[in-house]
Amino acid sequence: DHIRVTRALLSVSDKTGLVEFATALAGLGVELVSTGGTHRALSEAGLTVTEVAELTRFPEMMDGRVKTLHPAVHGGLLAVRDNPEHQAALAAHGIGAIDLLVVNLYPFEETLKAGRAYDDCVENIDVGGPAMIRAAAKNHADVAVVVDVADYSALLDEMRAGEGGISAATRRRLAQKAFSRTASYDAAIANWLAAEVPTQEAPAFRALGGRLGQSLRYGENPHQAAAFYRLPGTLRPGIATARQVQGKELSYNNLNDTDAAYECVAEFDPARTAAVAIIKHANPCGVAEGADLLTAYERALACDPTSAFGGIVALNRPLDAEAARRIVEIFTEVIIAPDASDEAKAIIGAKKNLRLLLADGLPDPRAAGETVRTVAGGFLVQGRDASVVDDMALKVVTRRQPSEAERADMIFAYRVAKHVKSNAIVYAKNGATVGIGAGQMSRVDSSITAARKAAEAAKSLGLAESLAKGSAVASDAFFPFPDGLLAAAEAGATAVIQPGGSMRDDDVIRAADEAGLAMVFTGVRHFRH
Ligand code: 93A
Repeated sequence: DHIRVTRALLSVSDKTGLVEFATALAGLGVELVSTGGTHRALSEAGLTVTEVAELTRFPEMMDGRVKTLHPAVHGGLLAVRDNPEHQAALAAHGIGAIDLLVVNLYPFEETLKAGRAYDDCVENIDVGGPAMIRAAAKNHADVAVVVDVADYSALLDEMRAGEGGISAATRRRLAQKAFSRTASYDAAIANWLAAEVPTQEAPAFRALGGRLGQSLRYGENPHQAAAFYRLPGTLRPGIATARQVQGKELSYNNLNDTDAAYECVAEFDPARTAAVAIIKHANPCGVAEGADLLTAYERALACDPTSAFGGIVALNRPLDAEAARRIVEIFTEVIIAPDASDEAKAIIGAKKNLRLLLADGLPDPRAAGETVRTVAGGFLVQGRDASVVDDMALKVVTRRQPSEAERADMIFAYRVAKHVKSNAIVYAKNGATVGIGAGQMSRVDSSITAARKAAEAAKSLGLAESLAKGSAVASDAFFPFPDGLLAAAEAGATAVIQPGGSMRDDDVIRAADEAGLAMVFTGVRHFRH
């Protein structure tokens, strides 16, 4: 199974060990062919070498971009030796077979590493070299291909031992190495371009070693280019691990909102309760617990049915048919759940555009990790907010102790407030949000918005009293003045949960006592910007 090498083509950028290797080949009676620079190096060393231009009867042209891209070269590399037609073609066109190819590529990686200019990097993308390497490697039944200077001496040893022959095992091993080299070479080029292409200019993710998961049609707006990167390695279940079972292509906003929705609903232990979060513009517009998903969904929806239109629905348990049937009644962009029953999938299947994502598990809200956001010319990295209200030392600061029901609602509201953009004010009753104020620059405005939402929700249900009556209210950071707290009391909240820590805590506590509220300090802030 040995092939005898009678003709070798050498074309190398890295000329280390070249002369010695070629001299030894010549000594074994091998005819040498080579490209311009390689030819010069070899003839200067006194070797007899044929120029590839002589084979192709074409001069090397366009700064060397076209030198070996020719049938005289590729025919010689690809012809199957025991195929009469191939042999006839060689003869008809005066092409000589090439038994050994020695190529190392334009130093693209080195050029990049040296920090050279864009055009320089482009010029160092080898085209002819990889083409020849792949041709020879494909035809390893008849041709040996060497892409690494480190392989010269072992190959010579083998050839000397076997009268110029190279075994099939060696040729196969060399072919494998050759394809692995062209693959890594192309990967280096692709990664470099990915970083250069404006749509993928995401320095933070590049720095973190993110892999391009998906190019997106556009970003937050149609004039913004965008892409989705995933971090390599084992990821916690979530948006990066979820598989899309059906529906339209996900957009940038879909991905961002779905992430917010799933992280929010993951705060609710599925072993304790079913829970649903409905998200719009990365903020919850309704979150609720329930005996089952259907109940939880109905209650989440009741918080703000207007905003829920076109929202993202996240569930903490596998989607069942009952919940699926109800969810498809209103326009929803995305559903995400740990899993779904076959019946639920069939129900969702009737809505072709509706995206269904299954994440194979819930993210652990306590898991460590980082969040990254870009700022002009850099990026900010922080540990994720892995604090969970169950672990906080809740301290009652008012004269009145909260009732059991109030305590449960305070905890529920604080759990949700973690996922509402600051300033966050969340009213909750019986394990469901009834009013959410998000993203206002003043805490009082968030309080007023949340209260108004609670009143509107009541009206849409035909109820006379605001849903905030008898609710617990959570604030993601301390009330700097009594005003926000008093706005909440006026709206009907009877219990307050907040981090505490304001210079005016005493004023705020006094106001709470005067209003007959029960108030708890968590000692942990949940800013989210
Ligand atoms: O510019 S190329 O992509 N076009 C070609 O046709 C070609 N043939 C060989 N680069 C080409 N090569 C590369 O030239 C080889 O891969 C090798 O790296 C280099 C050797 O050139 P020289 O012998 O002129 O130093």
